Amino acid sequence: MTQMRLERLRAELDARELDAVLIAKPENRAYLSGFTGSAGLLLISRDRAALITDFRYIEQATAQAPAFDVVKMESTNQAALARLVDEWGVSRLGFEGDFLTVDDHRNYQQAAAGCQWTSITGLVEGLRMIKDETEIELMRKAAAIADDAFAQILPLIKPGVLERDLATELEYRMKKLGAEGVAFETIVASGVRSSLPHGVASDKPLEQGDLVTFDFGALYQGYCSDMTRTVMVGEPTDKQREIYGIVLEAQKRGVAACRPGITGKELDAVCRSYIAEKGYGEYFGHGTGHGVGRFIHEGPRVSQRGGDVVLQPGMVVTVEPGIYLPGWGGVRIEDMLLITESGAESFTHSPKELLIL
Ligand SMILES: [Mn+2]
Repeated sequence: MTQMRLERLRAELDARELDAVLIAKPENRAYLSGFTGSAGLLLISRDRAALITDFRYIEQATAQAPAFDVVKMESTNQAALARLVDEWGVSRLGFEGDFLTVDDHRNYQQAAAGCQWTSITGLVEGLRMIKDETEIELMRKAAAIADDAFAQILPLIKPGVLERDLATELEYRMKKLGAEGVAFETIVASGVRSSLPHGVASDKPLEQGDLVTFDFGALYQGYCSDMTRTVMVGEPTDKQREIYGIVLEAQKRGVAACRPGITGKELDAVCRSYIAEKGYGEYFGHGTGHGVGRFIHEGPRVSQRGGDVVLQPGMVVTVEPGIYLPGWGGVRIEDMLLITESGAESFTHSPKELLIL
């Protein structure tokens, strides 16, 4: 599994004329090595791969990262790095410029003073945008856990129940279904609070006539899922039906447009133009979606801002348009989809027609 990832990284070393890269960011470290401990550095050259870590993690690292030589930290990480750089004859070294602190960078540079240090910000993140089979399987499972947990809490959605209690139930059930945790803080926003796109669950009780937005995800073996559903407590008004219908149609159009070759910006425009056409453009104030993986928000962006990446098979993105009317409420519907050779496969399977509870 990690061999393929290392091969893709090594092709980038050639392209950038680097002898090796130093990887310190935890998610990049786990992606490239398999090692999930909280401390460690990877040094990867064309033909060598080392994982420097401390006493606590030697055994775990050896088991989780078979493609790496596990090197015990000496007096400091810098000393171990300096020795390897010297042994391997590294003269051009890439590092994560968006992650190392100024102090780390200075200390490492002093320890390996003979190297030319070059930032590789975004390099591993670029590789991570295309998920491999192992990752796809984990994300499919993470999404299935969220779907199942949501189905389990539907009977609990009724007037008088607190948003916070529903969030707790969702999280508990996701864990019972195998999640190691949540992908992000669970959003349950009811009634007027549903106009808050990121309304974290509060002590507000659900009331008859509330739209209730649930936005949540499971973390499963290091991978996130992300889904949003909005349901009705009691009979909807005409206006609630109208807004729900517009968001649902926009979301379905977005899902239908997911395919290789479209940019994130173009995909965003599919949802945005429909909502604008219906007169609610100014109430859809966020991007249509984002990539998902080890992080809940990662590349590619599905947005007017920065959505220049062309979608390719193996990318996993969300499609989550919404309409938010201040003082009234809001609706958002979100699926997480894998871009395939011919279109897209939704990982989210919970029904999207308006649920009246
Ligand atoms: Mn999302």
